[in-house]
Amino acid sequence: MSEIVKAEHRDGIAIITVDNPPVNALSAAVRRGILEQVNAAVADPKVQAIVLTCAGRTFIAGADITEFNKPPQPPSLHEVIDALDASPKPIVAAIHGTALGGGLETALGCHFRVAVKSAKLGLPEVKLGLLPGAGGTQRLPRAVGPELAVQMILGGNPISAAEALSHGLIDEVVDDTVAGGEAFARKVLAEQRSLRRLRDDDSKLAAARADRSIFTNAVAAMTKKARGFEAPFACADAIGAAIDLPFDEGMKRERDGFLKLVVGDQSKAQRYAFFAEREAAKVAGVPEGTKPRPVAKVAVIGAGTMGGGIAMSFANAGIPVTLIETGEQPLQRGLGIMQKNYEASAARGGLPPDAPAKRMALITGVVGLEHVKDADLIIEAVFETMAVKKEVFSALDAYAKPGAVLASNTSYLNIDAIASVTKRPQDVLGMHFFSPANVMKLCEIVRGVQTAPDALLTAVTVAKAIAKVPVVVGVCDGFVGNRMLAARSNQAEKLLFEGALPQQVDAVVTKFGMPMGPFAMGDLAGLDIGWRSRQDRGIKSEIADALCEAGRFGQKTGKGYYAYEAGSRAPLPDPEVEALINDTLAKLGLKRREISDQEILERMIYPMINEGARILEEKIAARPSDIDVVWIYGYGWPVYRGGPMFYADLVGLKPIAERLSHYAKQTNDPSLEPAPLLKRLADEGKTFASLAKGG
Ligand code: 3H9
Repeated sequence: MSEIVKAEHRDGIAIITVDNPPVNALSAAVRRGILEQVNAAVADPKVQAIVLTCAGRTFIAGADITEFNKPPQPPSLHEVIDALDASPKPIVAAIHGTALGGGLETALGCHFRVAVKSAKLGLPEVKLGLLPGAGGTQRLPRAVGPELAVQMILGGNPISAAEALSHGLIDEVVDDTVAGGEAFARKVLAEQRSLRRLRDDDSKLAAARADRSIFTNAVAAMTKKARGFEAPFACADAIGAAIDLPFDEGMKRERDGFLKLVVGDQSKAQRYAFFAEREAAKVAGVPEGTKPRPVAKVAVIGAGTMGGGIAMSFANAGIPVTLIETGEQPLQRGLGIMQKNYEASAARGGLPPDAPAKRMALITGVVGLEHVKDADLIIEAVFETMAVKKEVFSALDAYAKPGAVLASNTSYLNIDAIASVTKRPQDVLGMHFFSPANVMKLCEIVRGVQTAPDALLTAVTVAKAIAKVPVVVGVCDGFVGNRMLAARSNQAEKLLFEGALPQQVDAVVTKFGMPMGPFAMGDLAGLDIGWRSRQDRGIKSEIADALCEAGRFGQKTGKGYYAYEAGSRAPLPDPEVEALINDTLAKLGLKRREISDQEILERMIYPMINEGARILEEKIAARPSDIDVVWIYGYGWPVYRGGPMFYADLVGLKPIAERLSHYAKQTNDPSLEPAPLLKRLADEGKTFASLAKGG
């Protein structure tokens, strides 16, 4: 009998325990083990009821995702769940931690379910570009009704044990899985309860069968933001089959949908992203046994947009933070904006009504840098110039306690230069948050030449504690994200000089799946910043300069590359901008040409990939997947395309290198020639992914 699925008999009750760390995923061995133990318990005349539970930190967290890329191994999860369902003896699933995906589907195949109070139950397959493929789309609607099933399956977020109880997904909340599961099983036997097989129970489908709009409205609400994704629609289709068809036919529809998605590019990309995110948290080049420094107190310097957003991220995670400003006025202004921000979220229903007060109470605003003296981690978010940063870090060196980690939120400046003004460069690093910092999940952790491994690990640990996705990067202008973005911006600007319009470029980029195109993004950030910086450096960019000279600074002035109606952020193509571009080109003696959407797409994406290759060569990023995580969580790269480096492998490095060479010649821009790493991999017929395997 299996080692990882064990059975223990307690006076007529068989307790079957899965023990497959870390998350009890349903590997072939686990499936085989459950099947064997259930069959044995059913055959054993001494056993009257069965409890299925898990050891370790969680109930079964789903199918083993790594197996999806390999040939299927028997027994299938369907066979296992069919055996549970068909058992003539009652089976109780006893849940702790997270019952997710195939784990919840296994529990739904049992006749009863109990869970501890802290348990969470969900079908997150949609986040992996899949649909629940082991009966979840057929049994969950029967357990909780189609409306909640649509929310859970299309949204992918788990519900609490209390919610599960109120919707009939579980039968009881218990204090302990084994004792509670056993007690519940005895109750079932004592009360001679009939076994509830969800496959045979259509009672909760009746309302939607009579009025299908109950289902279609729920689907419409959940697919509003699903642009570009295939899985949510396939999930809806399978749930629809639960309403329209008998159970077994619905199961067949679910199976067909699952098999189609699992071999598709979107799910491959989303599964890759799942592992890429976890890989990114493993810091390369840190000696084994390194421990993060304890962080009890955190200070953020600067109550502007970034500092405020960073402080809110700590408060959102329930961690107190001291927010430091140079004067009472900017401090109160910053605190006021944060308060308003929270209130707006609460008014929209995004936060409970008491959350704004609770979260603001965790943020202590003070004036004067000397208040950093107790902090274990200090994050500087002041004005983005080297002189100001150096001034602040010199002061920090004087006030901060020994061993405190000193982080800068700079988005492109040299961390080593900032560290050099302190006597403790080993404690200095970058923590680059993305705007709005309370929303965006990425945090680039910038490792300076002298940054100590434990300081680095501290920043990574803290970032995770505030629900950010940390990616360790090296020092260079713009680090990973903004350096690659610069390659794209450069091309976007050139395209205008060649004949494209902002709306044409942006449309191609958003159609690809990015939330915004480069020009709408420029309008959001404000065009005046770049204009001033160009003036300081004596650089010209005739179209952008002309816009600024006409007072078009972007959204803040209601006009930029687009026009904006009062109170709206929707960019409207503006004939004045087209006229301005035409005038500028005429003055420069340039002629507009017809530019295809394909050329725009290639010139937006391939130069970024090329820059990504340089970043890998220079070891600014440790792995191609780290670059992809930066783009997914920092810039809204569509997760179903896996990130720029994953996308490059999909397109093929050879055609990408060829197109880059072509554009280098066409636009007389040698910087577009393929980077040596890209060229080598392309010539050898390899992928970026091969680098992770030593390629
Ligand atoms: C499915 O079930 C399909 C079925 O409907 C149909 C089948 C026919 N497989 O996240 P963590 C690894 S699809 C393999 O850091 P946490 C993970 O890579 C599945 N490995 O821990 C990591 O490895 P490492 C539906 C998995 O405590 C380690 O476990 N289920 C799986 O922060 C720890 O993970 C899901 O989508 C897996 N399923 O969070 C749930 N899950 O240490 C996916 C985790 O080497 N999982 N690993 O880096 C999660 O959401 C989180 O892992 C969980 C724990 C909440 C469970």
